[in-house]
Amino acid sequence: MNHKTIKVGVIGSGGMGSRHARNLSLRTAGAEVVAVMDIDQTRAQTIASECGATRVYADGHELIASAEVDAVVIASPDTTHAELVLSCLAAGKPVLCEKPLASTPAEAEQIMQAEVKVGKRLLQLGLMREFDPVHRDAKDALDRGDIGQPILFRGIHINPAFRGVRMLEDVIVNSAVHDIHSTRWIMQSEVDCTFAQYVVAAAGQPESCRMVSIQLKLNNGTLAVLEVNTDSGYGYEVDIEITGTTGSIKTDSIQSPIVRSSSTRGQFIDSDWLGRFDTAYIIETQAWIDSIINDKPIGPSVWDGYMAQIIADACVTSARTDQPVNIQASDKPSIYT
Ligand code: ISE
Repeated sequence: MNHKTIKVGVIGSGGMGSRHARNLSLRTAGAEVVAVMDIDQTRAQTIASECGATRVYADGHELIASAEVDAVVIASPDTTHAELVLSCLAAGKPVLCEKPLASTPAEAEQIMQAEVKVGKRLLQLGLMREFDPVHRDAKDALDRGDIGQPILFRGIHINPAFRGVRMLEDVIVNSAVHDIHSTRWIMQSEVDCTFAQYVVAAAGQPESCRMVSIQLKLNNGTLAVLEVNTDSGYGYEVDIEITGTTGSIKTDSIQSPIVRSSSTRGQFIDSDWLGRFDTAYIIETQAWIDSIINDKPIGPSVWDGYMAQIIADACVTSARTDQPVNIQASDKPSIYT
């Protein structure tokens, strides 16, 4: 692409969409937000005005088709991702799509086939932990060999109760999908098998999920243990631990100062991911825009989204049946190697 400035259309102007739109217009070099789409036209207009975008759409496909839009951010509800991504691929437009890639493994596979047909990567998936300095530092230490060979990955993902009682499938596909991706990305291995168990959130609702615990066996012989808490009662935290053959790595993402006051010693804890991953989102959009300008795709790919979806699906089955489930995936297409 020859543009010095990438003209971006943002689909969805809720929490993530508005965050990306603001980051792109205020904190990202080489980007301009030119269009915003939302079913809620007032909300879309508010974000468009804030970002200097002149076009507001009520239909995502129309935004994608607009000649004024070079690249697209998809931050609409999860169930709309697949059809909008397919529309971007058909239009040959680069896209930053929030996770999950799709709602089912079949949809994710359809997207993968469509991108393979294009012949090059057009999609970066919004698994933003790859751009989080805390995760990157931990991965750098592992990659340098500081702890020898990794043996075990542990993911701790603590959410406040932001949507009331959540269902098992939602917790795994919408939340644990991050931890599944972190495992594959940091341990540099695919996953062979999963065993997931959960604690029910509400009496009489067997599919409600308060806490899920996921064990993964990786095909390099290592293990992962992931826990997702859906109602911490105090705030939001994401940290990881890696045990290696000669040491271990443990992140402590709470960077706020320790305050001593009124006979207490305390630290501020973020209340959601927008605070915890504030920096990661900025780095993520800058990396995306740079990758379009340089024509060098980076970050989580459709393959990563497809694998995360397949593993998440197997976790749901495992949790429902209380049995381990093997992961069965298609071969990795060469555009992802
Ligand atoms: C949310 O959609 C996100 O993507 C957050 O990063 C994650 O921590 C949260 O659990 C999800 O619901």
